[in-house]
Amino acid sequence: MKPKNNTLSLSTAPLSLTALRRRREEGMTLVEIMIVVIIMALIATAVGVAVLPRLKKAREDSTRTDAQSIRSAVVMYISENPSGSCPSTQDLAEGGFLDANKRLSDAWDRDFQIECEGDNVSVASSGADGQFGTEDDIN
Ligand SMILES: [Ca+2]
Repeated sequence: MKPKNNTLSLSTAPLSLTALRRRREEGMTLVEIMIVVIIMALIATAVGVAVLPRLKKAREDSTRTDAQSIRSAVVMYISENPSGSCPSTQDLAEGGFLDANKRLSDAWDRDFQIECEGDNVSVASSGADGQFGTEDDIN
């Protein structure tokens, strides 16, 4: 007679637990999902607004610095090779005028344009758009 009583109490307890679990496992409501999506969109927008312009500026700054060091290397190259032609970045690296570990292209992996007219040396990058003669060129 005792086991029957136990069975009854055990059978009601798992039912209520199951009901509780089912309630928890129903997952998020549509409103909760929409709130999460809106928060994620706000975070993505904030990252886009805050980080991307800084990334562009960092690329421009690093390209400007590289162009200046390449220009210095070209000036040294010309002083040691007065009759030589305008060197390429490969010539500068092979001649030891540039650090061998230094990147020889700009921040967009395009070659610098090196022009020598007498003592005037110009080193230019086409910038983010990849075309010379536009506003974003870096000299
Ligand atoms: Ca350009």
